Amino acid sequence: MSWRRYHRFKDIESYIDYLAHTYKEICETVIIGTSTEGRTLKVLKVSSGGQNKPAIWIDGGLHGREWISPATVTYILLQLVEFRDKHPHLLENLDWYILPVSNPDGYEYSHVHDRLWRKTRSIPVGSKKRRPNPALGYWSDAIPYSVRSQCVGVDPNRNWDFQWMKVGGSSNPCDDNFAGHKPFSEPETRAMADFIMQHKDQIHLFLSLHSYSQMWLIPWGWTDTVKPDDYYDMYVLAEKGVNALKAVRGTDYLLGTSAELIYASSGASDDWAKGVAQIKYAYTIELPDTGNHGFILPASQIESTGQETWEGVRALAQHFAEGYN
Ligand code: 0X9
Ligand code: ZN
Repeated sequence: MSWRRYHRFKDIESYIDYLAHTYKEICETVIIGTSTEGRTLKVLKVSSGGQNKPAIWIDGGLHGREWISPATVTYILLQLVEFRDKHPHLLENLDWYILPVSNPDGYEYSHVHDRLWRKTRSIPVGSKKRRPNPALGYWSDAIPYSVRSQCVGVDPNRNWDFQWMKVGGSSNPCDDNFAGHKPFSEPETRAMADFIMQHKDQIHLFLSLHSYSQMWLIPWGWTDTVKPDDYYDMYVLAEKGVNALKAVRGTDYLLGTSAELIYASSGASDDWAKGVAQIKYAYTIELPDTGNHGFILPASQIESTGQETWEGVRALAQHFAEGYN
């Protein structure tokens, strides 16, 4: 692993395995499911043991083209695990569940076929079903013509079962914001939701890393007319993150609800984490930049983005490690 270039999924997977193998006393991999094309959804649990500790969930790569997200999540793993001696209390007092690439099929497709691919790679309902065949490699390269001509994939951030299809999602499989034919139609979102539900009482902080626009987004995204009752608590904690992040090299983040800062859209993971799993602090972080390079952020910015984002995450983790709820 390096933070000088963007890596393919297999490198990121190998890094997770490497950490689990090298730091056995604090790392454990948990396979939470499999993508449509048969890739493994592997969470790294980082913890130095103990019972009933608050946990932090971090996922990256829900949208294929947002490459800075998995790169930043692996940078967070680097700091958390390989530099753990700098902050032992973050492992002693907390558990971490980290999924660097939550939409591996979309991520790979954006590397190999279409740099701006956003969605998963599932086949619309009603089409001929295919099965992954690991012996032949993933079957995306052997799609029959009948399927190739159809629109593939669901926007995994419109697919969560909370206010699904209320706003900002499409029912047309050809659209980039296609919400799926039903909530949790995608094995990737289903697997994440199942895992999070199993740990919902433990998870105090939910972070989903996306790009771009430099915004720290607070629920709700599904409406701009009401805010969660405890919006102020969420705002105050996020402010700590944004300030710590800015202190590194002056990067400015906007802080507010998705609906007020970008657009209203429902069926996203942050709203589900807040509204269904009842995780009090649920955020979407839109990483750099503000649009100059957009999704095609030069690899030379991975390290600085990693550093500042880690400081932001660390500030929030510190809050929970000190015993606050
Ligand atoms: O539209 C999205 O899914 C996210 N932006 S992105 O450019 N990465 O696609 C924002 C999601 C914000 N959260 C909610 N709308 N609930
Ligand atoms: Zn995104």
